[in-house]
Amino acid sequence: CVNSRPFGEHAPPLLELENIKFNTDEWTNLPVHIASALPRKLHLQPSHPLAITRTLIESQFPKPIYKSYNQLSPIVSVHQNFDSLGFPIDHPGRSRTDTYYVNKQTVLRTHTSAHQADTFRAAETDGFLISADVYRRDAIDRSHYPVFHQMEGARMWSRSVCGGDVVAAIYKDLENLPKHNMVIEDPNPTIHAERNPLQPEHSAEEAQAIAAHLKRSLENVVVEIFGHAKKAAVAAGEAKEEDEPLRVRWIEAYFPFTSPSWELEVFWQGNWLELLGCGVVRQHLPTNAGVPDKIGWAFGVGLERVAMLLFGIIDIRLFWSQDARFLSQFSEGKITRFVPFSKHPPCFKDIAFWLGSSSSAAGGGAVFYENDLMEAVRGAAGDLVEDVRLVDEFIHPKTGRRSLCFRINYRSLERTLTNEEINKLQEQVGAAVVEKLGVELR
Ligand code: FA5
Ligand code: MG
Repeated sequence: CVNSRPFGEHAPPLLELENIKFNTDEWTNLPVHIASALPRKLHLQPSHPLAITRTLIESQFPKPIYKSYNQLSPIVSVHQNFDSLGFPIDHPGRSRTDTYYVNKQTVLRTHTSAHQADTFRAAETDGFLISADVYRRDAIDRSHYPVFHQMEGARMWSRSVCGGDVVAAIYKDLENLPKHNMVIEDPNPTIHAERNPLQPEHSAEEAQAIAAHLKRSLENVVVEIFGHAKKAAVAAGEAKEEDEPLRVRWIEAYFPFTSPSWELEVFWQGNWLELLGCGVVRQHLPTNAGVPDKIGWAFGVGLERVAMLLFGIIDIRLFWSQDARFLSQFSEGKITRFVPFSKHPPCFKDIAFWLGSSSSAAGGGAVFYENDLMEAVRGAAGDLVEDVRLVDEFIHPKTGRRSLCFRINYRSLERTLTNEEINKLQEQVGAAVVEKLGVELR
């Protein structure tokens, strides 16, 4: 009973998601193909590469200091996803072009940070890990999918309980963490007045101590993961023992809920790839959660990014495959290289259209959001689309109308598509684009 349209005016009055009924309104923009991902919970499916990745990272954070929460509902309030974290009211992440709204007050979480405030409030342990499916309206290509998985982690210390010397307590915990000998590029100062400021609530010593514990904890995860990845690649004949060591670097970042903040990147197949974001928790979070004397760190890592490196999975759609030739290659606790079972040729088809041809929701004002197109294509052709990109743009010299041409790459990961099938898909995509974007095909 879920509407397949990007805009809410055609939504049924009630949506049932995870056995709960939600009223819809003019904010509703949740299509069927996204709602149908909710029950999958790939991070919990035994022997799924995302579940193996999750377990491997969890093993780096010892119990009982860290408690794992892996069953939190993906349906959260706008308050949980944005307000509680200090997102400004005009932050682009809040817009309906970026986020799936169930209704005005309710979204599918766009990140696991949506649960930070509640988990700080519950204060069951000093540390926690939250793994979950997250949802974002986004581009279509081999490393982006509208549903992916993150793991959130946090570690807090109480200023009062540690005999008043929280800095010493943090360094003592740091001493007890495993040491590694990987060379990690970290060219920036921990605190920088403009680029990465200290919070007024913290002393520089506190922020330095928290940052040191945070960085070592995450570096240990990377060392562990790439140890496994390299072993598997060597065993599969894809790498040699004596190959160059992995390049890893810390860069400065910005999040509304941490300061200072960083991202951790690895050099992979010729590019820097971002694995995670992290930082010193902004003090408004524990304060508003009723634990004002706690200070600490938080991070959010993309599980697909890590799993792609670990298992050599080159296309993010594969994680959703129900094909036994994919699933049977993985088993709990084992890191092995993925052997592609199909190399079917791609088939490119172009779709060109004029903007602003009708009074329909998206097309009328000639405002065009690429994410609306991506969603219409994904809705009509599902995982048979590998990527979609703009190849031509044209403004008619007389009428001033704008025309866009996108190239759609069709390829099944599982079988050979016939010409008839692709033509039919292209027709369905054309119809969906006209219906949902109100454009005129050329
Ligand atoms: C966040 O989502 C923050 N909540 C992370 C965070 C948590 C910062 C706690 C500070 C403290 P970001 O949007 O950069 O940040 O996403 C975090 C990670 O998720 C990225 O580093 C990447 O590994 C992964 N990720 C982001 N977008 C995608 C995507 N479209 N597909 C696959 N993985 C993605
Ligand atoms: Mg990021």
